[in-house]
Amino acid sequence: MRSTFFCIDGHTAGNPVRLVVGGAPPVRGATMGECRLDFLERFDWIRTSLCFEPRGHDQMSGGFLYPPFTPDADIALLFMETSGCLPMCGHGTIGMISFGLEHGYIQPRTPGRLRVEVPAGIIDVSYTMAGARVASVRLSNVPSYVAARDISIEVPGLGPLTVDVAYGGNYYTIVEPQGGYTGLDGMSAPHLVELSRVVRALVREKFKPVHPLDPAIHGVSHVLWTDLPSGEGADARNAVFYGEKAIDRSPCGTGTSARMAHLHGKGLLALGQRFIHESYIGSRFVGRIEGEARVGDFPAILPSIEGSAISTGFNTIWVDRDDPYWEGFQL
Ligand code: PYC
Repeated sequence: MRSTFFCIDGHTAGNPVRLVVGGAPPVRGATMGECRLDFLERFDWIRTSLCFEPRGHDQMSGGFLYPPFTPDADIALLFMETSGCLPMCGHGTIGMISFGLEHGYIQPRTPGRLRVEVPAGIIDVSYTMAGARVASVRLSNVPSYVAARDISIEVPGLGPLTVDVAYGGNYYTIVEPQGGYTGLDGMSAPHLVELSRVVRALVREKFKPVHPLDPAIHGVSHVLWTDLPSGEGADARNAVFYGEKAIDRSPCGTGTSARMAHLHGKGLLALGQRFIHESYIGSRFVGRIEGEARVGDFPAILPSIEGSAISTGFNTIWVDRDDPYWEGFQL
């Protein structure tokens, strides 16, 4: 038996986005949060076959378009990547919205604006066009907050570290330069992956966050290493670890949101202030704190993230059950 997926491939600020516009499965649920859980239970082979080798790679991510449940929403997104289906993905949203608009798969009711359902909630998006291309996408992300401060861990090779955990659509361990971690210069991506796995495992032993308003969102999934900017005009640089082997090539939308909540909590980023965040490869997102809110008992920010994406081509992918690697594999 052969399943066919029609995809638009591309990248947001260097990180891959595979938008599946033909072949999305009939997920069940009354919200995108429920659909995410149903997808993981019944259709996870689609994610592994499209994200893992030999059709994908360690950084692969993307997702599917669905009709929204909320009457005033224009479209719903379901994300996929190598580790599962994230509640929210910033670079994925920028890429999927860009490619969907450019190729007519998303029809806005008001040109330049979209209301988008994602598993973590509802987000407002605005975008600009340059001819037939989407020039930029700005998303108002879900409320982001600091979930825990001052977690002490002992990392072999780095020594003692004190880290915080913040939420921006996913839960991030935030590591600032200190002790054995002096910044990203000279840190290779494989070395960061190796250290991040250890840091994440140590933090998971000490802290298990659960989203106060949605218990299906839980657990520290990512590690965000912070540093000073490397280029002029940026405010900070980061390297974000996700899945088992990936360093985000983009500045990471949910990671930037978590970092802005973190800096705001320390009094280092004010309401309305712009925050230009550089990725490990030097690509940029523009973040801003648009407002303040609460998530349960936690003070939170309302962050926005702006960036752009480039499509690299159409990709019709067959998943053939006669292929010994039809479900994909990871080394
Ligand atoms: O941009 O939010 C993001 C993201 C999550 C994982 C990789 N990128």
